[in-house]
Amino acid sequence: MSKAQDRIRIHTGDITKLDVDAIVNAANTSLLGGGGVDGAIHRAAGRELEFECRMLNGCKVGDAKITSGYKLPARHVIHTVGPVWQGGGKGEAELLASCYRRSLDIAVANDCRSVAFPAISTGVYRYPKDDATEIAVYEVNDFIKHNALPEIVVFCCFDEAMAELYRQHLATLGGD
Ligand code: AR6
Repeated sequence: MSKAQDRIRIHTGDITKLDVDAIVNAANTSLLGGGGVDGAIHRAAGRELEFECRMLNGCKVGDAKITSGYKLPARHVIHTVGPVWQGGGKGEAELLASCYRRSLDIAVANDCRSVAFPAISTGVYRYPKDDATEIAVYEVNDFIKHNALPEIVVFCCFDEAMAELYRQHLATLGGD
């Protein structure tokens, strides 16, 4: 049987181009769009995405909600809200871990076989990249060890430096 980490991929590029069952959006609590990856996803998906998001009544930090992908190659968008980094003493690590777990729960509930994550909270929300990628790798690996879906999880990085952080943390994982 293959190890859980064989189901994890690292991709460098724009998440809006990925043809997967769901891409995850690093949104804010309003779910009405913003900058960074959120802005890119809303631009690529078209205005209908915002119309659907308006009906969701926002989202709490650490939680996630799903919509259609509209003009994106991805069938769905799972919108999650990461914590703003405030020094680490405000529960940021647990909230970031919760973003990954809740997004994956929703992916499973919607039969998503392939899911791509951006590096949640590491841009505008200033979460230290090394710590954020460690949490992302740990949570995704732990989840897929215990679940048949998603079959493939992609960590989509905007640059090579971020991809290298994911590679380093993936290399520290043990077997099943
Ligand atoms: N594809 C993949 N990754 C991307 C892309 C892209 N097209 N664009 C940016 N990134 P951020 P956050 C990377 O700031 O820190 C928004 O305004 C980026 O390099 O998008 O969770 C929301 O509305 C970084 O590594 O999200 C919120 O208000 C990562 O995606 C706030 O920003 C996340 O950066 C959320 O901040």
